[in-house]
Parts: sequence; structure tokens; C-alpha cells
Amino acid sequence: MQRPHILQIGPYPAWDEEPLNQAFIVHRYFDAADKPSFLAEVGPRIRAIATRGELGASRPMIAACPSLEVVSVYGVGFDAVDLAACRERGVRVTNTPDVLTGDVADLGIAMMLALSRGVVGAQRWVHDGSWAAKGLYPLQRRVWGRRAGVLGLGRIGHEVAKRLAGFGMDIAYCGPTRKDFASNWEFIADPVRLAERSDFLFVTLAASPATRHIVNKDVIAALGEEGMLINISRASNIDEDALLDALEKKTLGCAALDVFEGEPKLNPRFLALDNVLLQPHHASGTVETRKAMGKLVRDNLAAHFAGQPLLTPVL
Ligand code: 8YV
Repeated sequence: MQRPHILQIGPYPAWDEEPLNQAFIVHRYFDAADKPSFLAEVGPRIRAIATRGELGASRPMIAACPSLEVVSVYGVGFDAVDLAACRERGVRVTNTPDVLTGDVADLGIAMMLALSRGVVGAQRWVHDGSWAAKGLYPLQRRVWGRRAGVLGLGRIGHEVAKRLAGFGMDIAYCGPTRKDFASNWEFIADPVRLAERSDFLFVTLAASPATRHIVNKDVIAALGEEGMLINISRASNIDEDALLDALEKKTLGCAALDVFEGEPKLNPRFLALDNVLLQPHHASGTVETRKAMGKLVRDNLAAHFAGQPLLTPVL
């Protein structure tokens, strides 16, 4: 049987590229200089798209592939895939849940600790000789025992909350429904009220049109000048202009962010701030997790082409 033609939207680590190239005839969208001509040429042969969470697959891209059967996403988030276009065409969609949950939660906690305790600035203090020249590093804020809010107690939010419990934090969460497994934690249905009672607010919601800007200017104002916002989900969950305004005016204490509108070209206003910790969308970025994600992308494709049930279907 001839290997199926697939469209690869962004690069993967070498350990994923090799097996992908063995199993499929891979057309590298990201290498094409003239993307519309490239799509027009290879589109008719494409039976699968292999993409990444933040890159997804757009409606024009899907339309350019009339024989498309499946989109396999390297990432848990599938908000960048045009699901309506897939549904209309009966195109299946898979993602990589579970395998990345622990690492994403870990980075959220690391960001909270690093920003609250001034770890990045303290490193600079040692490196640039300030310790010897100026003495002790300015005092920072405690983490353990304080109040944490988790907006979205799904797989990742749950792992964040479990880790926060280890720091003796007073935990509340918000979501569409109260969760049976979370009886030790307070359920607060309104994100503004959750923010009001939080020193640290974690955004761990799966992004969708319904959650767009769920963290709006009222939520940000409620978190307040002592509060910290931590986003390890998607930029679209936060009104970024309202966030930047609040950070500039210091009506919000600080923010630790792994995701940005238009990333990797983030709004330059972020770079002028001294009350942020900025990370390059790498919450799932460990060797262990990325290997597991790559394998799941391929296993889903293999299952599809073998006529077997998809391992982790979205659609
Ligand atoms: C990215 C992600 O896929 O899981 C998600 O939804 O956004 C990430 O894991 C990863 O950065 C690879 O591009």
C-alpha cells in the first residue's frame, strides 16, 4: 500500500520527524516559501494533517485538501483547528490529552513561585554584582498558605490544585459545575468572585469561543494590586489589552504568562513591564512529554489509516 500523503504544519523534534517520514509521504507546509501555491499543488493528495496545538488547521487549509480524513494535533488544545469546517466535511480530529497534564501544571507552579519570590531578578542580582555592591535582595512575597483560585478545574486545573494543596494553600475553583472530587476546595461559579478571594489566579481553561476574554477587566480588577494572574492555557481566555492596561497602571500586581495573542510576536508593551514573567509557550516542553505527544500524534494517524478506533478523538 502506498504511504498516505500528509501535510505537516509546523516542525517537530527529530525523533518525531523520522518515524513520520517513514510511515507517510510528508509535505512540509512550514518550509514552503509560497504557501498558497504549495497548498494548491499538494492539497488534493493530502489525507491527513499533522499540526501543533497553537498552529491548528484553518478553514482555507482544510478546504485546500478535498481528500482530508483526519487532523492530528500535537497538543491538548484544539482551539486553532476549525472544528466547524472539519464537522461539515466529516474530518476526524485528535489531540494529545493526559500525557502533558503534569508538565503543564508544573510550569504553572514554577511560574507562580519564580515570580512571587523574584527568582529571575535575584539571579540577575547575583550575576551583575548587585549582591556584593548593594547587599541583600529586596524582600519578596510568600506563596505557601495564601489564597489560590483555579479557573477551570479540568485535567490541568486539577493537577495545579493538587500541587497548590501541597503548599498548604486555601484553594477555590470556578467552572461550569461543582466537581465531586474537589470537596476540599471551595466552588465559586463567578470568575469575578473567584478573583476577589485569590492572591494567585490560575487560568487553566480549554479555550473556545465561549471562554474568549473570560478573564476580562472586571476579573483583573477584582484580583487587584496585590494579585498575580498565571496563564498556562490560551491567550484568548484573557482580554490582553485590559491585562496590559492593569499591569501598566499597577492595578494588577503581576502576571506570569506562557501564552500570548499573536505569539511568538507578542505585544511589545509586555517587554516594557517589570511586573511580569514571560515564557515562550513551553508548558508541555519537556523531553518526556514531547516524546509522548509525538507518539500519540502518530498512533492516532496509524489507528485511523488501519481503520481502528482513534486513541484520543476530539471529533
Ligand atoms: C503546544 C499546546 O502544542 O497542548 C497544547 O495545547 O499548546 C502545546 O502543548 C506545544 O507547544 C507544541 O507546539
